[in-house]
Amino acid sequence: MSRREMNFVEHSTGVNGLEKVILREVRGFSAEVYLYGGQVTSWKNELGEELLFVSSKANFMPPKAIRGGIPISFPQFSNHGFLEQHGFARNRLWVLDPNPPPFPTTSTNKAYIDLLLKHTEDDAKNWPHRCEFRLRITLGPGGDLMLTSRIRNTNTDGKSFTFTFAYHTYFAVTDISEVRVEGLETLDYLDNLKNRERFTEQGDAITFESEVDKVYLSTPTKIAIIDHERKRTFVVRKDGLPDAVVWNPWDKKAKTLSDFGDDEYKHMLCVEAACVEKPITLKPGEEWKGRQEISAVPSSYFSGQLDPRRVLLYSNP
Ligand code: TA6
Repeated sequence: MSRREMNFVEHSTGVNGLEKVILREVRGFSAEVYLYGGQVTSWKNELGEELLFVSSKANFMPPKAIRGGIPISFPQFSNHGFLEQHGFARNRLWVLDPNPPPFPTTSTNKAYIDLLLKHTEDDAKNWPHRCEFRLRITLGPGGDLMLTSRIRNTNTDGKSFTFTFAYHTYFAVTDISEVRVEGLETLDYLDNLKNRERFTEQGDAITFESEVDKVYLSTPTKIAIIDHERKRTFVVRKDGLPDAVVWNPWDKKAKTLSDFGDDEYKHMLCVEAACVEKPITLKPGEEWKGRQEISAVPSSYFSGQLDPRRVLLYSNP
């Protein structure tokens, strides 16, 4: 199909009649975004393989968040504050941004969508601030999926506001017991299973044999998730998001989640570009930008390392 005939952005109707947008790029990668939650719910490679996890029991129905894909935690990560768990952004209907400010990029990407989370008086009851939250979701020419959030304080009362944030990304993996995460070793983390106590990660790559719920602090900008079974490596690149959350509920916690299959923990891992330890404060008029770019590259696990040629081939400057 020629670029001209290519339908880079298709507006469609998804589960339960919810509005969604399908992004396609020339190599055959695709992504789906629901306006409910401003949430990516699918990211497929050129072979049509699904790279993100969405639970078979996910509710595509307000007011619950869709379990899987890339929910956005804003203005609060987790339940560390006074708002609902992970804030309200993932439980609201976003709109197509009618007037996106110019994006400072020279890229020729055509497969992108600009969404806007509008302020509501309802939310103001619990979070007495006004902000403009603009989200651009782009499927790059190499199939990379980029999310850029721009959040501006539009308070007219002169008040600053503070928030925490996460791209709560659910990666699809073949077998969690055969997955390694590289880039977080030796870092400090807050362990949500131990009352958010601070520890230091020992040893080398992180592997999984039980429930994990950790906020790694001040991480490198690049993190790798190696799916040994599939010989696939996900690479997360982040900017403006110093921390990274790693979560797998394992069997017991999985059973407590009504929108999550009992055995689905085996096939997912959340690695979340986040800002948790040091909340962000914006004065009126100030804007914050937080960006995550994820890619999926073949990896020769036997080397025990990322295949540098592949990663360099795919990595953006
Ligand atoms: O990101 C990890 C975490 O905060 C875990 O503590 C767990 O609660 C997970 O998010 C899922 O939260 P949710 O509200 O989507 O069920």
